[in-house]
Amino acid sequence: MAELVREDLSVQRERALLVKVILPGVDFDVRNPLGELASLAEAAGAEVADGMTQKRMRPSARTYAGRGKPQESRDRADAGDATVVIFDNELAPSQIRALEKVIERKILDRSELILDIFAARAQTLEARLQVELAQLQYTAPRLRGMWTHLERIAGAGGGTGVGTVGGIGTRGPGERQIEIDRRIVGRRIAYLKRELAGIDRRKIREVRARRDEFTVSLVGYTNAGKSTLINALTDAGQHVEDKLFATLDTKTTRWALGEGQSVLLSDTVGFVRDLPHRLVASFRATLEAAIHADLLLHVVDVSVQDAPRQVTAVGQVLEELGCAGTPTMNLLNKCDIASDTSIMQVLENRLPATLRISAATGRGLEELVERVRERLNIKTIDAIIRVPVHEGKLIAQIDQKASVLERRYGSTYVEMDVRIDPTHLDQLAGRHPGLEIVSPAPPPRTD
Ligand SMILES: Nc1nc2c(ncn2[C@@H]2O[C@H](COP(=O)(O)OP(=O)(O)OP(=O)(O)O)[C@@H](O)[C@H]2O)c(=O)[nH]1
Ligand SMILES: [Mg+2]
Repeated sequence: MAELVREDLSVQRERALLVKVILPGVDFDVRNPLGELASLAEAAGAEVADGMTQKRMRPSARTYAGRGKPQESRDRADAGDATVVIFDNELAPSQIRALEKVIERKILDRSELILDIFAARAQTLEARLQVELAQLQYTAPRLRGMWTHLERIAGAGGGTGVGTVGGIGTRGPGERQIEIDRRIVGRRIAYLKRELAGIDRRKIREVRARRDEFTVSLVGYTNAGKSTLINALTDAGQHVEDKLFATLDTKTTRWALGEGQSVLLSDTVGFVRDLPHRLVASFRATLEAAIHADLLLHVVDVSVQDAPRQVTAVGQVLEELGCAGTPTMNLLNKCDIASDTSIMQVLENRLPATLRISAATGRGLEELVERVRERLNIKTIDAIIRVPVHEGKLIAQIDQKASVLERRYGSTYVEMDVRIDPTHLDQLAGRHPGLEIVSPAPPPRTD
């Protein structure tokens, strides 16, 4: 057979054979071991032709799967008319080549599949740059020695090469790596890093500018219902779909909690287990809002058997992002369709600060608002202040920084009962001599 071309790392409209090699100590859904891989393959646009699993003590050095499995994969792929074989494991470039020789089809590993989905979904310039960087870094070394097949490569799209339609590698930088030499790939990586560093700096500035505001971030496994929840709580109008990785960018919007209080709420990209590290690193800018949040709302889909493992996977990504210590509330979502209530009980025993909700029916959302308000108020105190009536600017600032519970008008001043972060009150009083604090601040509320 002619040497296989491994520049096509997309699985759009292809039939896929799924293979999972199960090693000891690996936690997986025994009832549906290929379930998530099948969802990922479908999210990438592929149709699942067949699937097989193999238990091994350790991976085979040469082909990862062993004992006749590569040959069996080939037979199953033949029988099922599959054009691509997707492994739920991370394969070394040499293993991919060895497997391709036996199976005579395109082989993809789990990380490449996830990167392919991201490449197809990336909409904004930032997301496209992030995906291209991750793909170049992950796949460039894996494509080494295979870029002699230039003549077979479909015309590349413009821009970053991401998101164009067609066969070989057109959703990623596949052609780019092959049609140009590695030095140029290196230069492209350096360029992408520079561009992203610029975006990073801007994002950090944006997030810092909101430092005065209480920020809440939705995090969770992909498809848990984060976007549905932000839509239920605010008028964010986020796109919702029963599909993995429907959201790839961060959206931040104001969430009114009543009594004049509000916080900033962000919806962002969902997590998945074994998220490629390169991808997490390149998506740091997108995840900036989550990284710097005052409170994380961890949305868990309790209607799936896999929920406890998804919670573990989210914990790992949060740790990788350095926000494992951020205060977190765990929202047990989709409780309207959760048939197995023991899952909710298991999670309630395991996790602190849980709340059963349904973003779809609205169940539990009033209590959610109440609980977030309580958290917000831990940071605030109640005070009575007086401001000269002509200080319109100062009054506007107070309206912004505090929730004004009551106003009383005197002849020359307005007296206000406010609920405010004590550091904000100090700053305002320091800058505006006209501001008089009538009632000494009581100690911070702890309820
Ligand atoms: N029955 C039910 N379905 C829900 C609920 N919340 C979300 N869904 C559905 O779950 C699917 C995924 O919802 P999304 O809001 O897109 O999930 P997400 O967490 O934003 O997913 P990604 O952006 O892909 O990471 C959609 O089909 C929603 O309609 C819920 O409380 N109950
Ligand atoms: Mg979403």
